[in-house]
Amino acid sequence: MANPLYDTLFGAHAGRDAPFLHLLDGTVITYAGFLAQTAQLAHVLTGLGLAPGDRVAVQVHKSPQALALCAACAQAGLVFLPLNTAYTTEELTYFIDNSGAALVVCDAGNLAALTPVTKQLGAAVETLNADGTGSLTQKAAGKPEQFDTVARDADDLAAFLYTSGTTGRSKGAMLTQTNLLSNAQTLVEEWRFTADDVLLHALPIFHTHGLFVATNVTLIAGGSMIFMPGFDLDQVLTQMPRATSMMGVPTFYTRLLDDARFTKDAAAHMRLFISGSAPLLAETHVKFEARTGQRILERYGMTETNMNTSNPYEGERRAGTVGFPLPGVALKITDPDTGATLPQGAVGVIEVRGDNVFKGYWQMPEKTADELRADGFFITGDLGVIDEDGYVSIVGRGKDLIISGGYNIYPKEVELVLDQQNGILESAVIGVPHPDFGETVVGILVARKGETPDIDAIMEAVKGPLARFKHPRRLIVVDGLPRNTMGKVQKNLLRETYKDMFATM
Ligand code: MLC
Ligand code: AMP
Repeated sequence: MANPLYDTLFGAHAGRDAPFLHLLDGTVITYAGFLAQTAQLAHVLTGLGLAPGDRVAVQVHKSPQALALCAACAQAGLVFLPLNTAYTTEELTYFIDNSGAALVVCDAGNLAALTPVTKQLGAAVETLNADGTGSLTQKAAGKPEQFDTVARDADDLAAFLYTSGTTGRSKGAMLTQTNLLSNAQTLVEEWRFTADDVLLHALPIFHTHGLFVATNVTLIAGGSMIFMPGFDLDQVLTQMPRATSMMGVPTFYTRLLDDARFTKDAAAHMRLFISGSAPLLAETHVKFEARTGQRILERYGMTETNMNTSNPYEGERRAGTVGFPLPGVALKITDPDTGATLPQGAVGVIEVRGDNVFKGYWQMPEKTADELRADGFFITGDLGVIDEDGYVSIVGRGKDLIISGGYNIYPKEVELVLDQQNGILESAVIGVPHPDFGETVVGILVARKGETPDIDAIMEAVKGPLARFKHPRRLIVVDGLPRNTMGKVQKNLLRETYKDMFATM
């Protein structure tokens, strides 16, 4: 094949009149219509002088046009780099600079703030708004609805997704065509997706879950999606009768269960509910089954690896576990200090290998070498155990990471910002249980001698460098941080002290 990713996901549907996207206003976009728009956008991209392998950084609201832009990048051989809409200009500057993006696509509302950045970094800039308007689609209008797909190899890069790290510096995970394709093909089989499926799509499309899992699985199966701008409980309940399946983060499920309209009848026609990106409490799993008679299928993945494990479609979906390694994924539990493989039943670091595992971090060979072994195993940083039946459970994290509503926050990044604030000697950022987001961010501050930090001013100051979802929901001033004999902050003690802070919400 000339371009395996484009040909398999999109080209295979050429001329197909079947629905691909159902929008909330009743519009239906067919595969043929979507591909025509994709081709027009591909003409615009190449017309801008972009060449195969160039990165296209995209921070736009979820829309059919945004998805077509992703497809157009595949067709034109470009590397798609989606960015969370919550990122601030400061955060974006780093991503654009680090990736060497040749083009930045943003909402018109952010154009003024981003133009000096793109100018300085030598990137072109175009706009695409939530309603599909903008300079990009303006240029696309009237362009040919056919485009000669640019040839790419299975091993060529298809996407960059930035993930933060324990040092606070984000890393661009390089994903190849094979990484994306092999995983989506496996998931279609495992989860029995077909052309009859209508997926309720309420996830963002700037992360693996909404983009590479939900969308690519639908594309390979040839099904359709109810394409919602985001998770709105009322809309989800209104649209559910038209759907066959849904994918979500645990917050989706706790919000549904908190609403009396979500009844057994409301879910009775649904074939499959899938959860991932953050731990689904066993309690949520049990409550869901009690309410609907159905068991949520939980799976486990990462930006760097796509999906690694899944509970079975047929067979027991075991609460509190993430199921079995997917076909083609080798998974082992290792000793965090020695890397030696541990026996079944022992807790250790989860390592995975397979076609799903990324190629490395963009221009960060040392970081790549730290996490990706020479034999191809990726050290996930998640702590897990395999039970006697082969089910994998995630029992903790070896990495200092908070997952809030499915978004990752690395405490170091927040601590670096807090430490710079007036009156602050040092800080420790922890995740504490939260009824809606699963976990939320709390900052523990130590004041400089004789100074009283201005908490409101600090809350205001974090808005520049940090996206809203990374902001501490509470800041607490203490006399000193607990440390072990090595001088390391004992975050486990802090987490224990503040664990009930949001319990009564
Ligand atoms: C929004 N806010 C969040 C937040 N989402 N704060 C913390 N964590 C989050 N996840 C902010 C809003 O800006 C708002 O700020 C306030 O919190 C309340 O917002 P809300 O209206 O309650 O939130 P909502 O817009 O409904 O969004 C919540 C959500 C959303 C859970 C629906 O965050 C979401 O779609 N999450 C999915 C993330 C995802 O796709 N992850 C997959 C990663 S891939 P203010 O200023 O109003 O207070 C991956 C691999 C894998 O992990 O395995 O899949
Ligand atoms: P990300 O970097 O956003 O891709 O997040 C990946 C991380 O999310 C993993 O390393 C896990 O810590 C976590 N994760 C994903 N799925 C699950 C799950 N089902 N249960 C627990 N944690 C999960």
